[in-house]
Parts: sequence; structure tokens; C-alpha cells
Amino acid sequence: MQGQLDMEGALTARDRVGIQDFVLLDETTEAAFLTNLKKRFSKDLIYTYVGTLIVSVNPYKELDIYNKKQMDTYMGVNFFELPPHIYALADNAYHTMLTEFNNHFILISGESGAGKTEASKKILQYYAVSCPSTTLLNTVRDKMLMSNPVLEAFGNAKTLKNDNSSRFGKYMDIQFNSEGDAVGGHILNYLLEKSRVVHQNHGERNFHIFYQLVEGGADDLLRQLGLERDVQHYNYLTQGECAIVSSINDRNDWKTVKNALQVINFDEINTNHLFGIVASVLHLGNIQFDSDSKGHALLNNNTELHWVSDLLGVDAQSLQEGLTFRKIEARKDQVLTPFTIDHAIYARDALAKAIYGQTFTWLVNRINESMENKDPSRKTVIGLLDIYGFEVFYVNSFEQFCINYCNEKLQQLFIQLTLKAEQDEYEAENIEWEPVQFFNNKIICDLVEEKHRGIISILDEECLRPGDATDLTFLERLEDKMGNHPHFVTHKLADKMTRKTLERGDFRLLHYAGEVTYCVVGFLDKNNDLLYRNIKDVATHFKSSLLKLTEILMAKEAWYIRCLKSNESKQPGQFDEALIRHQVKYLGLMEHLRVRRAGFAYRRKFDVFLKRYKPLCPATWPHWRGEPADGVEVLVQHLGYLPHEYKMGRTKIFIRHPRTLYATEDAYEKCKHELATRLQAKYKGY
Ligand code: AD9
Ligand code: MG
Repeated sequence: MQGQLDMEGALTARDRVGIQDFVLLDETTEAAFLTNLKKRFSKDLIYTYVGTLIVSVNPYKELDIYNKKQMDTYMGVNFFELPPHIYALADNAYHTMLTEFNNHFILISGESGAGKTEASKKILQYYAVSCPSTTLLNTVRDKMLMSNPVLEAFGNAKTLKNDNSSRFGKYMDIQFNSEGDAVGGHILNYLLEKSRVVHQNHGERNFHIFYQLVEGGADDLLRQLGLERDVQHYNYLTQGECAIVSSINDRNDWKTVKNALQVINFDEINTNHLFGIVASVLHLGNIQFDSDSKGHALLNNNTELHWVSDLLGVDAQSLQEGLTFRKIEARKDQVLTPFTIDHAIYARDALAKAIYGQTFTWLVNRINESMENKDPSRKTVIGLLDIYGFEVFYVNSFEQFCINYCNEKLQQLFIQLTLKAEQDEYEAENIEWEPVQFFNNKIICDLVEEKHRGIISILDEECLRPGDATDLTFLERLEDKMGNHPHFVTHKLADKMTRKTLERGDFRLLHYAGEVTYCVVGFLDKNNDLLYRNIKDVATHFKSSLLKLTEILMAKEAWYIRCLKSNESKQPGQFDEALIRHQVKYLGLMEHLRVRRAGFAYRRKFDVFLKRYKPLCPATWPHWRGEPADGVEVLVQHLGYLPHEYKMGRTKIFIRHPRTLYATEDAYEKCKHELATRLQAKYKGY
């Protein structure tokens, strides 16, 4: 009777709020998946599990689920005992790290505006608030937390997709000592979208910090920096024609950033330098050129130039020369060739981008210094990866190409670590298995990055080719080399129907997440990056830093948060089914679910499993003399595991459902406690 009531109770709850782990769905169809997601979303239940992976749907409204009480609730509790939450994932990664002394990373993915940055901030807060603390360590934590508003001010901007879009990739290691204290942090940053400093598309803004300074800076400060309190006054701030955004309060954000800078050890001198540089970029953008009778560029006004020279501490004359002449070193002589207006504008913008880009790197370095781990004892890390999401605009350029390539690589990593590695392991361990088919996006990664044949190599070669290389010759070379690649198409290569949707200067890639048409204009230039001629290949540089990142991640245990965008208009409560279906599809969630459902949630080497749980069985405690596999078999028989709950591989035991393991873990904790009590009692007698 009681069982029946429970059953009915469970069914009602299931009807009301859906199922909290997709693995338990009756059927693994896309329709059932979406119905469950929608049901939960309508109840503000934005998190759902697929095993230990979390699917998160952006609610576009504040939910009261991120407070201290919630953090306490999730602390130290087994993963599936409470409703799904990113705190559960954060906590589980943390406790696994402490018990197994290994490194972890949390991969947060999803398209632009899906909620990656918010998720990563919430996880960081969880660690900062809930790990054990001392006064000394509190300062490290404050710095980790406060690095966020500073980096967001300098590295995020309003785009058409997201009012707070990350325009750089960020990987942050949180370092813990063996007691589990957060003792330090380290950030790696990837490819800041510098072009935004000088150009913004319609409906987009420059980086937040510029508006914060102009709107929020004290009168005195603005006077010292020669700035007007009017964002409309600055060319670099007004191209998108949306300097004021209702969801953004630049004045308040300015206060937060100023306060955060203090916490991360920026003294007054450094802070003034920093804002001096920000202001210099605004002045630079207001430098205009006229042309003389020969068509040579001349500065039309010296005021802005003098501000730039004062703020940066460079000689005004040299600056002026640099902006209006090309300097060529011929043997020991210098030859000055005057610029046209276009060249001068180009040089000005290149300088602004370079100044901003280097300031950003400097800022990250300073933040890293301030968060440096001063505790020499053994440390383990949890890495948080939050990069710019996949994006498709009306016009897509080199920046989108790099961003989408980065997402392509992370999808490849996900596939390798989950779908592929999982199935390879079953095969290697001789576990009977019905293979799950999935789309492997390696073919697209290769198309972009293959040596000598990929798009990046061809771009680099074109940039280095002396003479008449242009964006269009680059496109022609792509057409020659990739002609019949199934994921590449141009106007020339397309069939009649597709041709109508392509311009002559475009190429289209069929990414894992959908088609993107890139306009080649500016590809060579941006890859060349005028001021970095010595680093001959910028996209290649990006490629190798992504490769390094992949290596860093592969050496760690992975946890996944897949963020979904609920609607394009950033509205609360709107569940755009078509949009969500598309994301579910390309993120490979159905395949992941199928692998998870048919597979095993937990696996451990026989000796590791036996070492931990042997006190639970008289036959294995205190020593098992035979083969570890036999010991494990004896142990799990003793614990009453049913045949369908586990499988013995060649070197590991595979456990189908986490609940089985949690029961074992609970028994272990109890047993440990009893053993300790018995020992205490024994020694009291002496
Ligand atoms: V991008 O690739 O950097 O352009 P993200 O990082 O995926 O993108 P972000 O985290 O910035 O998106 O989320 C976009 C906006 O959605 C936020 O500014 C919030 O307004 C909103 N959001 C996202 N997640 C949550 C949440 N858990 N609760 C409430 C949220 N609002
Ligand atoms: Mg983001």
C-alpha cells in the first residue's frame, strides 16, 4: 500500500515538474526530451540532468536559487539526492577531487547568450562561499571573485545576441590545497576581439569599460583624462548607435569595477594608468585626418593627439609621424612615405586595437599575480572554461570564424571524451555494447586546421605570399583546395539554388551547429594584424593555443554544463521550441543520452575500488590475497549487487547507476565511523 502511494506520489510529481534526469525518461525521442525540458522550464526548473551532465535553459530572469541557503543544502550531498543544480555538479567535482586527489574541469558550452558566463560565475561563487576558509584565504577568494567584474568590463560587450557577451575566451584554474581550501587562481585568456575597439556593428557596443568610465567617472577624473561626459562625443562609442542599453547600468557597474580593482591590488597609480590608457583610446578614435593637395593625410586638429601623447607618455611628434607616414628602414637610413587618409585611419585604428589588446593581457597578468597561490603544499585544481559561444550574424567575419572554430574544437573534445571515449572503453574492456551513432565534427575541425590543407594554413600562406595576395585570391585558393569538401561552399562552387544565397566574396561552412556564411573582406588584414608582423600567423597562434588548452583539459576529469538559449528576444518565460530543438540536436544531447542510458555511470579500476570498499566485506578485510578482480566480485556479491547493476570489464568494474554506488559509499562512511569508534574505545582501555 505504501509502495503504491509512493508510486502515485512520484507519478504526480513527474507529471507536474517533469523528470529530473533524462536517463529516466520512458522513451529517448527528441519529442519526449523537449516535452520534459519545456515542462520543467515552465516551473522555473532550468536544470535537468543527463546522468552527471547538466542541461541548463536560460530563464532570462532572476531565480531565487543561488543563495547561501541553497549552497548549504547542496554541500556534501550525493549528486542525485536533490533537484538538479549547478551547485550539485560543483560540489561533486570538488568532493571527487578531494577523495581521489585528481584534477577536474567543468566545460560550459552553448551558443552566444545561452548562459555560460552566468553559470561559471555561479560555480566560482559556490567555491568561494562554501569551501573551508581562513582570513588569509578569504583574500584570495575575494580576488578570484572580483577578477570577474574587471575582466567583464574590459572583455565583454553588448552584441545583438547578448547584452553582456564575452568577447574573449577564459579558462580559470581554481587551485585547492589538500584540506580543500581554495588557495589560488590562474586565468588563461584567448583571442580578445580587438576589432570591436574601433568598429561595432549596428545595435552593438564597444567594450563596457569605455561607457562605464564616461558615464560613471568622477568629474575630476574626467577632467584629468580630458574626457567629456557624453558617450555620443566619441567615434569609437557610437558606430552601433546604441550607446545606452536599458539592461545595463554603466554608472553602477563603474562603481563595482573600481571597487574590484582595489581588491585585486590595483593601487592608485596603476588604476590611474589603466584609465589613462582607456581614455587614450577614446582620444585616438577622435583623431581625424584631412588630405593635402597631393592626397597625403594631415591631422586636422592637434588637441586629441596631445591628449594621447600625454596619457600614454609618448612624444607627440613621433606619434603624429607614426599616424601619417610609413617608416621604412633601408639599410641604415629611414625613409618616410606619406599616408593617404585611408592608410592613416588604418594606422590609427591598428594602434588603438594594439593598445587595448596589450592592456587586456597586462590586466590578466596582474590579476594572476594577485591570485597567485602562496601555499606550497600539494594542490589540485578545478578548471572552469567559459568561452565565447557559437555565433551567426547577418555578416560574419574573421572574428566569427575564430569564435566558431573554437566552439567546433570544444564540441570535438566533448565528442572525444564522452561519445567516442566512452564507447571505445566499453570495447577495450570487453563490455557488450550496442554502438550509438553520432555525428563526429572532426571533419570540420580538419577542414579548418589541417596542416598545409586547412583554411588557416591557406590563410597564413596567402598572408606571407609576396606581391598581390588579397582577400579574393585567398578565396580562390580555398576554392581550388577545398572544391568538393562537403562542409565548404562558395558562390562559384554552389548549385543553382544555393548560389542565390551567396555573394561572390563569401564562403560558407557547414558547422556542427549550423551553416555560417563568412565574408572574406578583412581576413588577410586581420590575420596579419599590422603591428604584429613578426608573429607571422595570428590564426595559427590561436590554433596552437587551442591545442594547448585541449591538452590541459584532456589531462583532467571532465564535467559538462550544456547551456541552451530559450529564445532570441531575451524574454523571460519564452520557450522557443524550434530554437531549443536545434540546440539539442547540434549539441549531441540525444546521442549523449543514448550512450548514458545504455551505459554505465561509474567505473573504477578493480584495485582502486577494492582498496576503498574492502572494509565492507569480511572476506576482503583487512587484506584480499588473490586477484583484485576476484576480490571485487566477492565484495559486490556480499553487498548484494544484482547482475544487471554492474559488469566486470578487463581492468575495471562498471556500475550502471550512481544510486548503487551511493549506497555503497554510504555503507562505507558508516563502516568507517564504526571502525573509528571501536578503535577509540579500544585505546581508551589502555
Ligand atoms: V556569450 O557566448 O558570452 O555571448 P553566454 O556567456 O553564454 O553568452 P551569459 O551567461 O552572458 O551568456 O547570459 C546572457 C544573459 O542571460 C545574462 O546576462 C542574464 O541576463 C541571462 N542569464 C543567463 N543565465 C541566467 C541564469 N541562470 N539566471 C538568470 C540568466 N539569468
Ligand atoms: Mg559569456
